[in-house]
Amino acid sequence: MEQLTKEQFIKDFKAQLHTDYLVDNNEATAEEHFRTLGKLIKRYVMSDWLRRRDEIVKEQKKTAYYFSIEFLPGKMLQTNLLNLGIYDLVTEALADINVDLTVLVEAERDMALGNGGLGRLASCFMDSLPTIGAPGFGNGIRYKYGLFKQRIVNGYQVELPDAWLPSEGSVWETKKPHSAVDVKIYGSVYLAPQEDGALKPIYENVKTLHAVPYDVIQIGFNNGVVNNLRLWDVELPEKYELDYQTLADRRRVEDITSFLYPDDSSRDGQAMRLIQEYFMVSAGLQTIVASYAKMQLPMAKIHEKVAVHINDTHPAMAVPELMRILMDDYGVKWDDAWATTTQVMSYTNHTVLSEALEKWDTGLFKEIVPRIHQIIGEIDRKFVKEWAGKVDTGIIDRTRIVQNNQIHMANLAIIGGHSVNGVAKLHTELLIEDVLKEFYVLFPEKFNNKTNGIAQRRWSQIANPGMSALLDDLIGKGWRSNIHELSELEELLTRSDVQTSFYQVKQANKQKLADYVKKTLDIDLPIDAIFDVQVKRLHAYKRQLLNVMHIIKLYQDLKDDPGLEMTPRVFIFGAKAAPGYHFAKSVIKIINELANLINYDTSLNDKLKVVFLENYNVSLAELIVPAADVSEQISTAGKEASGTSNMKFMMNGALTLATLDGANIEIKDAVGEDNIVIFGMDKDAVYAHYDKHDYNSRAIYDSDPTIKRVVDAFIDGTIPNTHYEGHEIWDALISYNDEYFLLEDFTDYAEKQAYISELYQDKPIWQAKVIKNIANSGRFSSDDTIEGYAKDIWGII
Ligand code: 475
Repeated sequence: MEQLTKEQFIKDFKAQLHTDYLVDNNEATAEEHFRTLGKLIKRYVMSDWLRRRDEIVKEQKKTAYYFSIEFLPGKMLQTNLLNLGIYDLVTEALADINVDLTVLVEAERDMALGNGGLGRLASCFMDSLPTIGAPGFGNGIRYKYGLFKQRIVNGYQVELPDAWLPSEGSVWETKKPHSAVDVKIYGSVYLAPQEDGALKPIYENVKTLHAVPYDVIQIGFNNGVVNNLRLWDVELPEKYELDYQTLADRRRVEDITSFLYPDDSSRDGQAMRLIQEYFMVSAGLQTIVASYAKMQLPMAKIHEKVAVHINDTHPAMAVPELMRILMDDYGVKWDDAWATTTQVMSYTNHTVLSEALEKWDTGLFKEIVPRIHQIIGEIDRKFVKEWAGKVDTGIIDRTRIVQNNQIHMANLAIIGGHSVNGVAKLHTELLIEDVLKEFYVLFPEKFNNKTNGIAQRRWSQIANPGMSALLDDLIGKGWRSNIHELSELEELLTRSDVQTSFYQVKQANKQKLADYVKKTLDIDLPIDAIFDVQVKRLHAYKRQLLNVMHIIKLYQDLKDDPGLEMTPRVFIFGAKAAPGYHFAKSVIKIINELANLINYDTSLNDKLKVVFLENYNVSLAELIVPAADVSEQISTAGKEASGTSNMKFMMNGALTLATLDGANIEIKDAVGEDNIVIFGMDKDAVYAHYDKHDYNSRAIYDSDPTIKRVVDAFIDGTIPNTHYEGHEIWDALISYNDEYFLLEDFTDYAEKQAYISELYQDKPIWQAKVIKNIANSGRFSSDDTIEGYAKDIWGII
């Protein structure tokens, strides 16, 4: 954008306010101020946006499209101001006319079109792609409702709709009706032989969905690059009114873009989800192929200009859909279409949990996307033929796409692409050795690792202005554009004035969080306590329950001996449970009841507090992460693909308490063993139990009185109002043999927690470790991660 002065900005702001709302500055609401500023930002970047678009077309740049069923950007106002380089100018200019930027920030609603890690990662990538100047665009769905809003009522999770989208639309998006495309579902299709011998698909009784794109600006950091996140909405134009004659029919169509499936552990069995997936994939690909066609280059070489990324399996229909478009719409022959399709496509796996690997009944495919069903059948047939005789038939049987009347989406994505990546070193190794090992036999060259990263500007400069100002003082402002300069802190680890400054910043951030907790829950948190935080989706493998067991132990210790010397602790949880995930919801209830029990027990003398913050989302994370002293990353080794909050916490000066799982291992490598606290079984120990079938939680329970007492607290009335949930948990741990090995890891976990309590007392040592963590966090920048994708997988830079 062009150089902006404060005077010019104020003039623009007032004029925009007049035009849109017919109000003067002093009468406008926060919402009106926010939207006005958003519109101005869009106006300021418009020339960059258009220039960028023209450049890509003119120079025929190869472009990557990141297909994802989820994006979780949170709020965009501060990021956009920062990336545009006008954050300070706008803050000051607004203050001059008595407008407080923080009030405007509050007025923006979180855009929560994602469940958790996978969606948040997609949004970090949307920030990093323009920042590294790469032509990379997002493609997703414009859900009217984001992930549910969580309320806690009587300790239980209650899910409310998250109506994030104002009736006027998001201020960051631009509707593009002229770029709409039609997506066909249902009906039947047969192949009619043509004079030249080709087979032409003839469709009958299809239903047509009108897909309308909304383009959301993605601004690069201080570089004049503006990319695009394209979100598709469905509409019912008059042209197709006969397809949908009743109100119920129309509603069903409108529902396609109504809500995100609030499940990050297993697929919801509904046809609607399948339609969502196809809708997004088909609309995106039709547009991409049409714009490639304008270049007048051979269709069979589309991979030279286009890369499509399949983020988890949800967009895996991109493979057969691109085949369909190339063959049916552009007359490309199968072999040529297949050769180019496999070079266009690449796939990221985000989880080793087998229940999260999507499988669909062939019957549903046949009904909803009959042509895609045909093409998948043909891909599968050719795959089997190609490998027959070359490898063991068992391998073919287990890697083929169609098995027992089910379509395996991961298999489709792997067979139909040229790259498969995991999201941390250990995770990729596990894919190769275990989860996808038979694919590795067939296609070793496709496998590669891309360790996750985080958009460091949001997770440092925006979330933690106090620390950012301190960093400016200590090492200059260079780190703001080159995060690797944080390593200059290595020289300062032991300087006591530096340590004190970081400590003061942390205490101020803790106070801010404590104020929020006071306001929302009316609980007083002592900020001299260790703030020990676990925020992430609620899942058995993430082991929030292990954390709970440790809290119970501390509680029991304090009740036994009220005079016990103990570093005060505040345990903070934030977690949404999938609405159908019974066990996870029981854990939430237990945490809340335990919190009630502990927080109001004056005999504990404020040594222990427990808070469950409702509705954990990106904005709340921006408040919590900078306030943490301890980052809990305690999944069963081998289960957490990567984790990304672990990176955010370290960047904000928390010490990680972790198992050797996911990216925790790379954090350990970055900071050294002395600056992270590791406990529990590693992946090999876990796998040894799987192999030998020798784990016996009851034996541990019977032989260890401390553990027995903790586990029995779930059923002996210690925690009020949890009769039902307590038994469910006791059974999971003892009757059902503790699938995630909490009991085996408990003792080491509790010991390492005690070590942390001791360590915290020694401020110079603790602070040196804190600073060491910040100094080494630069390598987890998503700018670097996305550069890896852009170079190695997509070939766009
Ligand atoms: C991993 N979500 C983290 C993060 O790579 C990792 C699954 C099915 C349906 C809807 N959502 C999902 C996930 O699988 C998910 O979020 N996975 C997470 O991806 C980014 O850091 O370890 O659990």
